[in-house]
Order: sequence, then C-alpha cells, then structure tokens
Amino acid sequence: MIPTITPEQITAFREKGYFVLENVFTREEMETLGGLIEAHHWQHEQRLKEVGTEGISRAGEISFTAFLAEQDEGIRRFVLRPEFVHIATTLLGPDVDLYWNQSVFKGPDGSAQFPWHQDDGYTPVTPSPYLTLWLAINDATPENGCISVLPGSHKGGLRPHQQTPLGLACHSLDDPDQGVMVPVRAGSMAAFQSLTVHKSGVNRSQGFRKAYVIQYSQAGLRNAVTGERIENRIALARGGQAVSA
Ligand SMILES: O=C(O)CCC(=O)C(=O)O
Repeated sequence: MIPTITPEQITAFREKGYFVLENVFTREEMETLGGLIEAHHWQHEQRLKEVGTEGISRAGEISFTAFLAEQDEGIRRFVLRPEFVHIATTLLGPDVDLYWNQSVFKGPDGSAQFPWHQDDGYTPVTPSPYLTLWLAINDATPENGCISVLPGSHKGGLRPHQQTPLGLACHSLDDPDQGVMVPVRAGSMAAFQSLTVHKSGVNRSQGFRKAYVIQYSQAGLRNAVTGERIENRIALARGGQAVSA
C-alpha cells in the first residue's frame, strides 16, 4: 500500500529525525520477504559459526547480511517497489539511489545491546543525511531488541565515534539519556535520518528479531572523506519517477 506521509510526519522527520510508517506491507508480504532474506542470512550464519565474528556480526547473537538486493532478484524487485519510490522521493527529492541494504537478525536469549551510533559514523558520505528505513520483518518490541533513537540528535552533525568490541559508539549505553524506544510491527518501518543517533536493545525473547535495513540516498553520493563517487548503486528514481528495473 502506498503510504500517506502526513505533514506531521515530515515535521517529525525534520525536527526529531525519525517517524514510524505503519503497515506499509502485510505480514504475508513480510513472510515472503523474510523467506528470501533467510536463505542469505543462514549462509552467513554458517560462515560466522566457523569464524566467530566478522565485522560487527557475531555468531548466534547479531548478524548483518549486506548487499541482498544486489544478489537476489526477488529482493531487488522489493527495494524498487512503488512504496519506496514514494517514500524516498518525498523525503530526499526526485533523484534517488539505493545506497545500502542489509538484514539485521538478533538471536534469541541475547545479552548485548547494539551501541548508539549514527549510520554516517561507519562511512561518512555527502550529501548527508541520507534515509534509513528500518523495516520490521517480524514484530520488533522492547523485549526482543527494538531500536531506540535520540530525538533531535541529527541536528548536531556527525559526532565522533569510538570503536567498541560491539561496533562504533557515539553515546554511552550508561548515559542516563537512553532516548526513546521505537517498537515497530511486522510490515511497518522506522524512517530516520542517517545522522539520527540510534541503538538496539537486548533480545530477551526466545525467537529471532528480524529487520531489513534499506538506505536510500540522493543520486551521486560521494565518500565525504575521499570525495570519490560511490559507484554501482541501484537507481530507484529519476525526476521523481521509478527507474524500471
Ligand atoms: O537492527 C539493529 O539491531 C541495529 C541496526 C542498526 O542500528 C543499523 O543497521 O544501523
């Protein structure tokens, strides 16, 4: 369903750095997408079992499986759906590329939060901020490790990040300000600015928490440090219209 983005949501995106788009996809659509993603996730998890950790992925705890749309025709068709053309062109302007996409699965009975960070902290790009859509494949709740955000934190620009054993961090998990939890039902998504500081909680449930993080940017993105063009991105829209796959 093409979502209506209200003026209040656009204001929240500008001022607080995030909002939730409810029920963009059905649970059945999420089961189908989840099935496509799981094939890649389990392959990755198998490799993780052998090596223990890879980047910020840790076997059995949290795994980030990237470039899914680039590898899988069904997932590629999904990220080019008209719902995303509408959302991304409304929030970013008429010329949009898929910048990054990854599933993030948190394993059951976890013990760790994923640290507070800005997405630009991993790779600073220009123009910034870009758009992160955190799509829940299954319900993301306070119990199973939904994300939290620091409202308004995108306004201060890129913060310094420290390397921690769990990932980059720009705000302490011990700080009294632990932001606002953003529970998201399956098929709904949190839309946030790539500079909005966010984390995810511990998965204390008995099941996996499954998300698909889809990031769109204005076309022609560059690495903010080297100035080099970020090449080979899938085009989503030009002149406000879908680019046919
Ligand atoms: O989904 C999560 O647990 C954290 C994901 C995240 O923060 C990210 O992909 O930037």
